[in-house]
Parts: sequence; C-alpha cells; structure tokens
Amino acid sequence: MSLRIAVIGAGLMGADHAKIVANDLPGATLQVICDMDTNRARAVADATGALDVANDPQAVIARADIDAVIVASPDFTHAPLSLACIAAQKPVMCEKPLSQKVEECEQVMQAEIASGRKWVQLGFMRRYDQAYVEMRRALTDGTIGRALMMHNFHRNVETPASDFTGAMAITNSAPHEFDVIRYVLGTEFASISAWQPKRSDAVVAPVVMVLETADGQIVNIEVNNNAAYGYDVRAELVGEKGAIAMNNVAYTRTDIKLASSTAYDADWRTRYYEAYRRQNTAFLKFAQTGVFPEIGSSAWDGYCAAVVANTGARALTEGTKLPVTMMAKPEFYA
Ligand code: ISE
Repeated sequence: MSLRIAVIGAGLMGADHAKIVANDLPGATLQVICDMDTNRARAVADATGALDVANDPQAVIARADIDAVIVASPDFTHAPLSLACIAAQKPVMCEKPLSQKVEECEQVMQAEIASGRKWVQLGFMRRYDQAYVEMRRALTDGTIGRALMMHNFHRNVETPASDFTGAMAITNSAPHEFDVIRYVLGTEFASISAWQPKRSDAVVAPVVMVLETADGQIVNIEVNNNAAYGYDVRAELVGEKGAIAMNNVAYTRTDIKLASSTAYDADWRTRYYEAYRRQNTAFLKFAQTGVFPEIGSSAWDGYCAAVVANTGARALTEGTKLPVTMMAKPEFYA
C-alpha cells in the first residue's frame, strides 16, 4: 500500500518537499498540504497534485489517513510538531533545525526514548550529497589517511531578511556544516571560536569559525550570507596521506572571449536537489520499515547541532574560544 504523507508548511522548503514526494517517491502518496495560509497550501497542492489541503498541523498529524509527516513549517514549530508525531506514533522527516533551544531538543529525545523507538529523521540533507559521501568514504577506506583538517565555505547570494545577524549565520546556516562535519569526521566538536570582519554597508558580514574536535582535528567554517555572486558551498578534507575537495556542481563550462566559466546555483534547492531526493527516499523506507536510515540525522544529531550553534553564537558575542559541552550520548542513539 502506498504511504500517505502530509507536508506541513507550504513555504519554499514545503513546496520543494511536496514536489519530491509527488514526482520522485514511488510508493508515496502526497495526501495533504497543510499551512496556516490555506491559499498557499492550495497553490502547492495544485502544483503537485496533493489530494487535500488543511490549516491545522496537529489535526493533520492525528488524521487516520496520514501515515508519515514532513515538517517544513517555521523553525519554532519543529520541536512541538515532532513531539506530536512521536505521540501519534508517526514517522516524521523534520526540517533543520530540530530546535534552536537545546532543552527542546532534549524533550524530543526524551519522548523518543520513552516511546521505545525512533520516529524523527532530521533534514540535514548534506549527508546525502555525493561530495560528502565521497569525503566520508576517503576516511573510512583509508585513502587519505587520518583526518587533520576540514575547510568549509558556505555562501548565499543574500540573506532572506534584512535583520539577519552574525548569530543567525551560526544558528541558522552553519548547522548544516556542524552536522555534516561531525558525520564526515565521525567525531564531536570540543571547542569553537567565531569572528566577523567589518563590512562597509549595513548587511550582515561573514562569520568565520574555528573549531577543534575531540580527536584533535581543526575545522574552519566561513558562512557568508551576502556573498552576492551565487550559492557556493565548498569543502576540503585534509588527511595525513592526501586531501579530497568538493567541486562546484556544474554540468557545463562556457569558453568564450579568452575566458572560461561555469555557473553557480541561485540557492540550495537546486544545488542539493539530489541530496534532498535521496534523503526523502531514505525517509520513505524508514516510514515503511521502521528501520532508521544508516546515514540519516536523528534527534541526537539535532541536539548536537543546537549545542554547537548556541556555543558558537556565544563565542561570537564574547569574542573568545568556548568549550562545546554536550551530554553523554544516550545508548538509544548509539
Ligand atoms: C539556509 O539557512 C538553509 O537552511 C539552507 O538549507 C542552506 O542550504 C542555506 O545555505 C542556509 O543559509
């Protein structure tokens, strides 16, 4: 039987998830699009062939004709809606972040542990991006030897809102790096410091972070939310025997007038389309079998990202290096 999925939130990410469920997930039915703004839900439903629209997320989660849920509503709703899915015993693919509040991440973990099984997969889709998959493999199969350093750039064309701050670069954008670097290196962060250069205008300046891992590696992350020229994510993993770097994903190169150029994506939805598709395919299998995806992000990973992000935001304000202090990993998430 086809798995009936509800998408909660009909904004940019909800519309994208709905498109993936409708076009790229054989075995899934796009049952409901839910948004507080019913017109917005209707527009996404019309574009994707979803069967129904609604505006009350809690009621949608409880519906008997819903088997699994994708949460792509505003960040502050992620933890409460994940908790509702756990209570209703419905698998949920929750967009990142699980919460920016560490205590809310802990509540979700506690509810999952009490229920006896995992229900929450978190939308840190970069784990499914081929470049990071190959970086991880270069470590696990020994190709580049033991990891020493990882360099990371994360550049957006511009911020979604003019009141975006340096702290938000750390709590909203950088969690992608926090999660995927933990995954690639297979370790936890031990400390973080964060700095900003001065810009000549009013928009938020880049944030540069340096992190140490528990295994003695050094990681640097630049988040530049106003890079102006394109969506550009880069990473290079340096090992003791070699290095592996991500290429810009471009199918063509134009050579003209003594110059050569490739194009950048405008944002993450096209750059990571394949990663989202793979992630959601893994979620479908999880919802069908109850077996948590091998490389998927869990509520524990959401907790870790929130701890690093909150510590990083404090390090930026205080202008100092701070230790990243996390609880011991519960056996349940081992
Ligand atoms: C943004 O905050 C996101 O959530 C996207 O997933 C990410 O790829 C983008 O670069 C961030 O700025």
